[in-house]
Amino acid sequence: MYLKFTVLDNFINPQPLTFLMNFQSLVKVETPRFYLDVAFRRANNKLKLARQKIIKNRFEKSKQLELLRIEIINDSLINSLKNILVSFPSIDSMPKFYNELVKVTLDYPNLKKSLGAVNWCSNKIANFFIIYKNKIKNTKDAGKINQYRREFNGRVSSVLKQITENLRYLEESRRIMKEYPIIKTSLFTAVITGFPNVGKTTLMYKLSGSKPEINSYPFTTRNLNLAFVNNIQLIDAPGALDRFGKMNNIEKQAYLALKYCCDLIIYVIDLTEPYPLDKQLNLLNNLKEYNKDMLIYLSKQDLIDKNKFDEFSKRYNALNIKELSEELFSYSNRIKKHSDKDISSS
Ligand SMILES: Nc1nc2c(ncn2[C@@H]2O[C@H](COP(=O)(O)OP(=O)(O)OP(=O)(O)O)[C@@H](O)[C@H]2O)c(=O)[nH]1
Ligand SMILES: [Mg+2]
Repeated sequence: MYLKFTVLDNFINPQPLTFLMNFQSLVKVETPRFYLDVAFRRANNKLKLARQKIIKNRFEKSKQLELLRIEIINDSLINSLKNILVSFPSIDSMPKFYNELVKVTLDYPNLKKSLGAVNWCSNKIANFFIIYKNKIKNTKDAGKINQYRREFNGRVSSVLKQITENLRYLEESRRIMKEYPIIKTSLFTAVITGFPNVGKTTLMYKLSGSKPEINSYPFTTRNLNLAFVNNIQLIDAPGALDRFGKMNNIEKQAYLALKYCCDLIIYVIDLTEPYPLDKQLNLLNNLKEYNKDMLIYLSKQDLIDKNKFDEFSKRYNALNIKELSEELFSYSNRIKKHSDKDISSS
């Protein structure tokens, strides 16, 4: 006997509210050349207008224009860099699932270092601005104005180019993070798992009415599919979880979802055996180490001899679709993992 239903015991203490992470809003990270071009172009455009307005002697006019130029360049570059910094979420304060996901899918020290480099660069530019603003303001030599402006341009370009590799890595990280599933970590969550092709996605569809891709070949599902029904979050977690040593990104996500987001495992067994039954039972046994409540669902009832189905159901306490949905939805009545306020904000 594999199962022990102690559902309520785990949920006496509601979990702390966690926030919905949205990695779609991370801003694209560009190259230094891109940011410099934007800044210089912006300055040129503003200066065209300003040239017509300022009426003073030539020396003062030139001073004012170049001060304006370096100010616009400074503002534009610092804005671009600050946008990167604010758009990347604070990894240390993320829910555990995402925190771990970052650590297994990204080079975390490099990510931290790269964000630090962007901050460093932004401070350097702000510093150069103060230095060259004063130099231009205080000079009495018309020839020096352009020289200082060129020096300022050279120095900001140089510090930006020094963080080329950091910007490149941030963009690489952003692309990976954009693919992260948007899990509501405060909702009661059932993770549907089992061997490839056993009918996990079909089950999610049957339970929720959501329509992800379903195919007759294994490894169809390449992302964590999510669906919501009756305040229950369903996660269709693909990947043969028994190969812990050789997990790809999606298997890592499935593993972390089981470890950190899952309140209940729904394990799908397919008696038509696209994978031998002993392997399926072996994985079921391995899942015990997650220490979660578990329901076993027998898929493809229509393809299986009734006696075989009944005998297996009895032996392993396995459920058909009707029994499973009743059991699952009774959870939502018995268990309150969050307050109503949390649901609307999650
Ligand atoms: N006859 C029958 N076919 C089913 C049933 N459930 C799933 N299938 C078929 O089995 C195949 C695999 O189903 P999926 O739901 O994609 O299985 P999966 O476990 O999500 O597969 P992967 O995402 O590739 O791991 C598809 O051809 C489904 O149509 C069922 O209850 N009866
Ligand atoms: Mg699938």
